Amino acid sequence: MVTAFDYESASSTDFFILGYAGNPLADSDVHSTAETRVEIVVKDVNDNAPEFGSGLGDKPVVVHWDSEIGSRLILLSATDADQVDKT
Ligand SMILES: [Ca+2]
Ligand SMILES: [Ca+2]
Repeated sequence: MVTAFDYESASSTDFFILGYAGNPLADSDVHSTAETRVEIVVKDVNDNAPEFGSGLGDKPVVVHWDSEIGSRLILLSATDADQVDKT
């Protein structure tokens, strides 16, 4: 394996293990072999930062002088590639 596992790139991978009874470097000395498949399921972690959409753009947020304290100024949404804890 050259790179770390990354759920967003591949959520699972597999490989095969080949076992030898005898010396695998000397074909005449291999008595028997067995093969099994190993599947690795990668768990997602919250490793992607959220990104805001294009909702705000370059528009200024206008706040009226008599706005009540605690009033909502703007509502934005953000997304990211994580499937878990999408924050
Ligand atoms: Ca995230
Ligand atoms: Ca992730």
